Amino acid sequence: MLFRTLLPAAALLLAACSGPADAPAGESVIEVKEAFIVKPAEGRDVAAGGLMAYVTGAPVELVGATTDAADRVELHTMSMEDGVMQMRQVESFTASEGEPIVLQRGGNHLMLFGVDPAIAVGDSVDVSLEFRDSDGTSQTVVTSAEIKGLGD
Ligand SMILES: [Cu+2]
Repeated sequence: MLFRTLLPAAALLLAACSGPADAPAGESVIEVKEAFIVKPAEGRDVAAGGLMAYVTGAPVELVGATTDAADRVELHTMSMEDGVMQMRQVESFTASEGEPIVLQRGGNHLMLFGVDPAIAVGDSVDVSLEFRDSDGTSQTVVTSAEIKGLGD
């Protein structure tokens, strides 16, 4: 809850303070790195994934992801509540200059459902990421995600 209510104000503040940027006003340059998907254990089809998303220019929100390797991809947060790890689906994550979106195991992450059992550790699959800036303009970034093993 706190996350959702704080974000718009934080995003506005950063936009106001960022000054002249390399990118033209309203255009954000997004770079996604180190994307990965953890191959599910045998017989399971739910996987976690991660990535780093950097932006130059105005802040952007990651609002969705798709891949041919899974039926559905959600954005999840992870937090400790009463000593128990809780995952929650959220609508977006925000990246601003100097504050990339960090999705990783044990933290905010991608959650994939209906994962293709044929994916193999060491393979790469394309993940299509939809970003939106503050005036609603969408940008799709396709990144290559490495399939990792559970213990990698
Ligand atoms: Cu999750």
